[in-house]
Amino acid sequence: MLTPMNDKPLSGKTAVVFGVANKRSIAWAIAKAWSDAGAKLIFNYQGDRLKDNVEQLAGTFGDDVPLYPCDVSSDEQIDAFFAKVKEHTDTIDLVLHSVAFAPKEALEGDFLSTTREAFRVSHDISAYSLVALAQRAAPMMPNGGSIVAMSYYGAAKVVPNYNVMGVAKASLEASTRYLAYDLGPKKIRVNCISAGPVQTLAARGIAGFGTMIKHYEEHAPLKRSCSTDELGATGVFLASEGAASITGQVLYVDGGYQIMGM
Ligand code: IMJ
Repeated sequence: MLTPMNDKPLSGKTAVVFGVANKRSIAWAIAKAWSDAGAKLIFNYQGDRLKDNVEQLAGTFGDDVPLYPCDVSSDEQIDAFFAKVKEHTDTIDLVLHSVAFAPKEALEGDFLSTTREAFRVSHDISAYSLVALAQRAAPMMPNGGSIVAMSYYGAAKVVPNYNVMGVAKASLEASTRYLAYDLGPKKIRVNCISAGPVQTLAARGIAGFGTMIKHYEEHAPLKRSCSTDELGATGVFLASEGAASITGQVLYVDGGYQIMGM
């Protein structure tokens, strides 16, 4: 029988959270929701620039929440990060991947102009990193677990200016399916949340972002995009027993926008 509703569905679980930059980060919303649901968290931070931010946010859960540096473009840093995680715990249950990067020039103008280097960097940081994290996390998940990655509709359809990030997110979503196949026998599930546009650091300075939010308010069935709290709640669902038979999926949390043809 399914486990009945539980106000702490993730109690006893340990989660590794990649991608908090500041309080507006989707990673932070999901981390908060996982913590509220009873999970213990371990954070990465990307470079000294973001350490203070993540330290302050993690500190709201108590003084002893671990955080370690990890730039996901470096296998050495990922190995060092998981070595630190092993000093805290032998087993983990949950991983959040909320990391993406493309050079700013690649996110304006046409896709045709994408350089080899912009293509390489965006795929390395935004897609391959999920594989790299799963390689280290899976051996620490003897009881099974849930890996959640963030995606966006630009993976499936053309969104002007999203360009090479759309191609990288398509790779992330396909990687999610292949990882789900490889890790399914170990009861490790791998899914993507495809979020509607939300005002985060990753969206700041993107030309026409306000117009995009307005477009969702006019065209999405629910007449809006999504809130970060709602992304947190979906993160809890995918991490919980309620999603025990869901793997390899892309779950749209976008006010229903994705179903529209016009
Ligand atoms: C980003 C660019 C263009 C259009 C966009 C976005 N739309 C949305 C985003 C329509 C919703 C935000 N998004 C979903 C992303 O995945 C953003 C990734 C990103 C953002 C930046 C900005 C700063 C930079 N590099 C980046 N790399 C990836 O230098």
